[in-house]
Amino acid sequence: ELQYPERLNCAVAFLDRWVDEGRGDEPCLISPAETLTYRELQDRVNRICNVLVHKLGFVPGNRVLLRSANNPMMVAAYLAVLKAGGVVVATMPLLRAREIAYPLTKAKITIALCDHRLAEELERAKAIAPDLRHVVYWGSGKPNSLEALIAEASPEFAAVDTAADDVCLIGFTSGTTGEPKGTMHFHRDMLAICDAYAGNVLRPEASDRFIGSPPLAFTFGLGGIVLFPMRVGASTVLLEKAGPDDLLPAIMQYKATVCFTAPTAYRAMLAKLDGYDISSLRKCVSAGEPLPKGTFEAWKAATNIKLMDGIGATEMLHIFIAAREDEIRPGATGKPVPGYEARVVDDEGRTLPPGSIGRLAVRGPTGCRYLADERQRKYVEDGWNITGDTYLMDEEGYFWYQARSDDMIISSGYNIAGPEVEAALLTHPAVAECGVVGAPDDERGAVVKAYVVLRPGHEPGTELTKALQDHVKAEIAPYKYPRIIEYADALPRTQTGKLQRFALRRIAQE
Ligand code: 3SK
Repeated sequence: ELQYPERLNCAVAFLDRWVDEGRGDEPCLISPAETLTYRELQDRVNRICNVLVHKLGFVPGNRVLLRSANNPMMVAAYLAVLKAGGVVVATMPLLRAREIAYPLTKAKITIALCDHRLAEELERAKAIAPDLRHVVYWGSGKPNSLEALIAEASPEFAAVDTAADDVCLIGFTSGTTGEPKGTMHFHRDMLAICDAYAGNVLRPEASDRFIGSPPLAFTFGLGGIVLFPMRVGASTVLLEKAGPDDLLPAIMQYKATVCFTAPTAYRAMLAKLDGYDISSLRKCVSAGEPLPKGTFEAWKAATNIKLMDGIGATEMLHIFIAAREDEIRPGATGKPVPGYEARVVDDEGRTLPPGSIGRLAVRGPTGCRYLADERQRKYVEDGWNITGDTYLMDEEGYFWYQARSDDMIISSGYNIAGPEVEAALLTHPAVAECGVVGAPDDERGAVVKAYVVLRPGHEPGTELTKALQDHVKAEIAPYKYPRIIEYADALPRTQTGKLQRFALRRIAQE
């Protein structure tokens, strides 16, 4: 069991500790614009703490909105709010005013620190969220910019003496199934994800250099790109733009060793590997959406690295089912991360025997507490978080993803998992991306419908449709083949890169 002192400020464990232990001159944050050592980062964090307290009327417990792409100032602002005893609320950079106003109002936020390039939507949000009193922008070059305030502030600041179970982060879910839910996390949770998942499964070292694409507002990115490296005193590369065309050259340039991104990005990188030396990589984590076996195999063949699949949730802060490289079963997500328990349950919450398909329930040190939300009663029972995912646990305790609970297609009485059909389609050389949902059908109730984005050089048509259908029939049980295939230029995705099957389902209903 993970044990932490009763009084704990996680910023000390991630940052001050390394300076105190004589490692302050080692690189911490690397970006195309600047590199900060642990000591330089500490200096900036302390100054921001002083700006918060002395210029913005901040007191411990205040919630502070942070808005930025992944860059060193964003990390410094994040750590400063934690160190000053505040609560971070970070929103995805691309959100619009109305979407920003929701967490502002729900979390009663009074202060915001924001990259000036994202000012427009925040100013519009401010007009509809009157609690927000102080907004400071960085990067504007103006006399009232965060940099100007930092320059005048003291570099000395003693971390606020927070309790281990003081809330320090409210992560908002992406809201694919209703209004976003604010999930509250404690100082000790920030360490627990590092010690449970990273310590037991990923096992990084101080010499590692992390890189990845998820925004820090998504806790997948926060853990993978900032907390895991800083927990072991490693360095991390922060990229404001981190599509495959940015990641590949950056991995090569900065000699990154650990990469965090989603399966879609690994597939896109596979198609563009030529000319890039990414041999510095030693560990690659895939999460955010299910990892098809074909992607695992293709990445292994190209790089000799086993993609480490994992499922996490904003509710649980980070990954709770995964496997170490030597325990990976391709196609399975893995086993509960030490410290977490998982089971497969029926609709009444009863545990199902191995081999059955049901809803995934998870319990562990980091979840799940919603901010003022009635849905707590619906989704959390006796500490068990009932996820929206359908899983099967085998006799050996490995968990096999089937679908999001609402991604199961019931066709002529067969249960067909949309993601399984997608994985089969993706092994066809013509398919770049696909999404599979149920379309209403008088005879069968629903039929399997695939939306397919083709790789360059392939043309849609009846011949290709037939070839794709035959391909699926040869890969998985033939009754699962997509009876309808529609070609598209792109698929709807969330800002975290997840396929929005609900949007496809809506189109398929029309
Ligand atoms: O699997 C996910 O979507 C996730 C969500 C939050 C944190 C980490 C992960 C992997």
